Amino acid sequence: MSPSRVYIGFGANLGDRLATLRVAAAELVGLGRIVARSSVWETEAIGPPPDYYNAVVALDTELDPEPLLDGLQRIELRHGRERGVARDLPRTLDLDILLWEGRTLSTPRLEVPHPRLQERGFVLEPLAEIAAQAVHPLLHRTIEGLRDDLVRARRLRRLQESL
Ligand code: PH2
Ligand code: MG
Ligand code: MG
Repeated sequence: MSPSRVYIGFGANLGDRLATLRVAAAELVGLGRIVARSSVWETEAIGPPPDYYNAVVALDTELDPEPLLDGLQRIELRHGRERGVARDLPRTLDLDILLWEGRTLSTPRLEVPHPRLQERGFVLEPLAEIAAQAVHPLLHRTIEGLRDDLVRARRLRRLQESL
């Protein structure tokens, strides 16, 4: 079977944020092949501070969604990720499946596309760098279009570093 293209969102707002994102990207090797990387963005937290570093990669993978999610959660745990009861608590590493080309999914563990993707500059700005013309399969809009429509209520800036 030919691989699927999947977009993975990276976020970190505790510890050495840049180092964590870079090591985590290297650790994706066991899950597929990275075919594009965004810049790293420094973004105001939705939820408690400090600011996040965010980035997105495009991954070609032979895995199904749940095994890919298992692999991403193993990487999060290796970086000291704690799973709290509350949403949006500060975290050393968050790896989210944002988009899966050609499919949608809704299970108790996993919703694809990510249900809040269209509201979040910290996702849409890096995603638009590497997938401007990708179409959101439920909203039938390009990523670039969603990014342009976003009301920017929060600070975000692109750093020199690429992931
Ligand atoms: N992730 C969250 C909650 N808030 N804020 C920013 N700026 N970046 C994130 O990645 C982020 C957030 C929950 O996953
Ligand atoms: Mg998240
Ligand atoms: Mg997450």
